[in-house]
This record gives sequence, structure tokens and C-alpha cells, in this order.
Amino acid sequence: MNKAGKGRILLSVTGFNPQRWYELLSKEREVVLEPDGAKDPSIDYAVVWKQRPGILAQLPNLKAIFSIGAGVDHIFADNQVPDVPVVRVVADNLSQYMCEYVTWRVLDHQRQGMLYRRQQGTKVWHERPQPPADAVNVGIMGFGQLGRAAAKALLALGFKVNGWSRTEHAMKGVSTFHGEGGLTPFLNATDILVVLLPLTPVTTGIVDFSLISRLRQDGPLGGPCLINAGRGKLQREADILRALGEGKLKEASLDVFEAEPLAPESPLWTHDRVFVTPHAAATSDPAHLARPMLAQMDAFERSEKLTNVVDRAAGY
Ligand code: NDP
Ligand code: OXD
Repeated sequence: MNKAGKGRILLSVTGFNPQRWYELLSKEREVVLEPDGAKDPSIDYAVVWKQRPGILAQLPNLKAIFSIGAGVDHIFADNQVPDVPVVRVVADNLSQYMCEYVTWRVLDHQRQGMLYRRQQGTKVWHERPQPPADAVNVGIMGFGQLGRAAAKALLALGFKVNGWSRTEHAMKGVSTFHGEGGLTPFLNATDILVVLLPLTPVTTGIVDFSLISRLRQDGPLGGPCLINAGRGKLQREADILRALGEGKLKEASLDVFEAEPLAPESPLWTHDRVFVTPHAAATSDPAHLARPMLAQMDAFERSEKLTNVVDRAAGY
């Protein structure tokens, strides 16, 4: 404790420059930037993105771990995470970014953006039949904070929306499905599948050939489309390519990949029915997220309950 009696933070980030997080968190608390701070008994909190495995277990007085993102698979990839609360990001700003990404990609698939870009490349002037939004069923796989926000945005545009989750949910205007038993009926009623699941031992590899084949094959778009903005390891990329090749999948928009960055030799880069973005659907913005994180630490020190704490048994 210092800086007016407030607990100290270890900031441990790999994969991007944490400087902005460091500056904003340091305004109110002492922050130690890893690799400094290993085994430091005066560290109370860890703020992390893909921390180096094993480092959290060395902090003897760690009280809580804060994920820089909504997902926490990057934390649990380390099998020595101490048994303290893990807090993830839930924020309007993040939901807004994800809604923008999802509506952008859904509209592009519905309005035949890929086809028209190919036509433009060969100067073809040819109008194609256009199904209206209310003829298209968008299925959101992972009906949580981000999935439900995306559903509201899609409903406002007139799409039919289905949601699939682990436990039962209801939302006005949405057909909801849950659990293993609800999966096939959900897929059978879906033209554009939006994957917003967390990566857990149960969901790993769930988007495979069998799942894609169960999407509505005779829908108004001439074949189903896949959008994955959840995690790359949810999908089997060889199966996506097979489904595209065998006509089970019309198009895909992929923001996340089994291995990131996507390898230069991946055929996904050059496939003319695949749209690739570099894990950019909803980036955590420290300008919006550092303050609520600090406020959670303040509340915790007043003996109030942390919010958005991960269920470790479920893994998300
Ligand atoms: P939530 O925890 O709020 O929602 C997760 C949803 O997935 C819940 O509806 C949950 O069901 C469902 N789910 C989990 N496991 C299963 C399962 N085995 N079977 C069926 N449904 C399941 O997470 P968020 O909406 O906040 O975020 C979702 C994911 O989006 C994150 O984990 C992260 O991986 C990804 N993400 C990607 C970003 C990007 O830029 N590409 C940015 C931000 C997040 P239930 O409601 O019953 O618990
Ligand atoms: C997240 C992400 O989990 O950016 O928030 O992927």
C-alpha cells in the first residue's frame, strides 16, 4: 500500500504496448510494469493481457486479477492462476464496438458486398436479387453481454434474431435456444451465424464442419454465412475452408484465428469469400476502461463486492 494507502498494481501485458494503460492506472495507484515486480509482496492487483505463465502464482499477496479484455481465456491459458477473483471487462464502449462490427458484417453478407466487390473487379454491372432483412435469420451463438447488445442492434435493422446460450435466456423479439439440445434447432434456423462465445474447454473447436453443415442451407442468401468475433480456437479453420469448398458455407467474416497473427501462408487471406480482420472487432480502449477498473479496486478496498467476476468453474 502507498499512493494514499491504495493497493499496488502489477501490469502484465504481452502482444501490445501497455504504455497508455500504465499512464492511466498510474494516475491513481502505483503500477509496476512486468517484468519488474515478480514475487513482489506489495502487489495487490494484477491487470493482465496474456500474462507470462506462472508469474501470477509468484505474487504472495495478490487479491484480484483484472482482465484487459472481455475474454479471460488468455488468463487461464496459464494453469497456475491463483485462487483470487478474476474480473473481466463489461463496458458500453466495448459493446458499442462489437455492435458496429457485427452489424457491418451482417449487412455486408445480406447486401452481397463480397459479390459486388468481385463484380466491381471485373466491371460487371449486374443487379442481383436482394432479400430484405426480415427474410434473414441471424443466429447469435453466445448470447451474453456482447451477443445481446448485437441482437438489439440487429432487431432495430429488421433482422430476425436467434440466440443460443448455455443457460436459458429470454429477450423480446428473439427466438432463444440453449444447451446441447437447443443447438441443432438454433443452427437449422440460422442464415448468418455470429459467434460470440468465450473460449472454454467446452467450446473449443465447436465451429467445425458438422456445425456449419447444420446451418440453414436453403435460406434466402443462397447459403449460410459465418461471422466469428469470439475466439479463433472456437473454429476449425480447415473445416471452414472445406465447407466453403463443398458449398455448405457461402461466405465468412473472421476476426479471430486459431493462431494469431494469421500465418501468411493461410489460404484464408486470399479466399474470395472470406473477409479477414486482425482481431479488431472490439478493442479494449484504456481511455474508457482504466477508470472503471480503478473504481472497482477502490470499491474492493471499501469491502464492497467486485462486479463482473468470472465463474471459474464455467471458465468465463
Ligand atoms: P459473456 O460471458 O457475457 O457471454 C458469453 C455467452 O456465451 C453467454 O451467453 C454464455 O451462456 C454463452 N456460453 C458460454 N459457454 C457456452 C456453452 N458451452 N454453450 C452455450 N453457450 C455458452 O461474454 P461477452 O458477451 O462479454 O463476450 C463474449 C466473448 O467475445 C469473449 O469471451 C471474448 O472471447 C470475445 N470478444 C472478442 C473481441 C474481439 O475483438 N474479437 C472483443 C471482446 C470480446 P450463458 O448466458 O448461459 O452464461
Ligand atoms: C477481448 C478481446 O476479449 O479484445 O476483449 O478479444
